[in-house]
Amino acid sequence: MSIFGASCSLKRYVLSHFTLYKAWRSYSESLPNQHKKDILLLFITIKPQIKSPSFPEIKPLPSSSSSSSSSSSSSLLAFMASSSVQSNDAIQEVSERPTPLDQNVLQKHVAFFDRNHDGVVYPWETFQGFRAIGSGLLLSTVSGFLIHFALSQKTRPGKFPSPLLPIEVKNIHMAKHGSDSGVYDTEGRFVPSKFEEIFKKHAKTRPDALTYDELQAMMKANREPKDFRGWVAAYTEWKILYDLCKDKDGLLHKETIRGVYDGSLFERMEKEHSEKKKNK
Ligand SMILES: [Ca+2]
Repeated sequence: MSIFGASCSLKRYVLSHFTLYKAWRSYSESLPNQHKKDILLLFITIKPQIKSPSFPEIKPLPSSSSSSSSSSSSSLLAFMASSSVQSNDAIQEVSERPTPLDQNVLQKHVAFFDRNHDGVVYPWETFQGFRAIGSGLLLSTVSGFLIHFALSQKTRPGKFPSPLLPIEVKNIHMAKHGSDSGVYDTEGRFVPSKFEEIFKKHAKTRPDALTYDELQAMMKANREPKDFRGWVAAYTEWKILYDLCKDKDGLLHKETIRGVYDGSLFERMEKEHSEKKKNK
């Protein structure tokens, strides 16, 4: 690219960011501090569509109540994100957690944490996702950092490492670790026979659930020799799931595990957690 071309691109880039910044300022005046921070972080990381910048009309917030603020901030995040996503045609709407039509189950599993549906998950979105399903502050914070630290670069082949540790949802199958159950294949698709195999082999107390000891036996059986990272990753995932989702008898149910694989469990937990908070 010539110096002149680079200079024009830079100018357009700065102008696009300035437009986004003005939009952010106009929206954020009545938002809670947490939302302002999220939006600002997204603003910093956004890559404007330089070739054809076009922005929707910014309308003022209808009211300053917390629920409307939340929905407005989502709309703004969605709008800002839409200017950075090059191929989001498959996403029909952004305000009601749409599922892109071509997502496989592993992508759906991860997409829950893509809180603004822009195809990229940042550590603070993982934190928000964990909080939304009822995890404590410490677990949510540590998970947000460690998961992204371990997986970010694997989902961004050929790209320069980013200090913001983004995870690209469409490439999540590249971050699959070893010593797992094999329920996701190498492309991130669900393999029903592998899922049934878990219970045929390890559900000795009840055919449709696992005790903690059975869970440990399954992890041990799945271990590949010297795959220490895979061992730790599998242990962490199953331990968190067990602690969050076991029933009062210490059983982890088959339908719960199925819900984890297709991502539907997280949405259900989020709904239950938000209803619990309302009823307090
Ligand atoms: Ca996102």
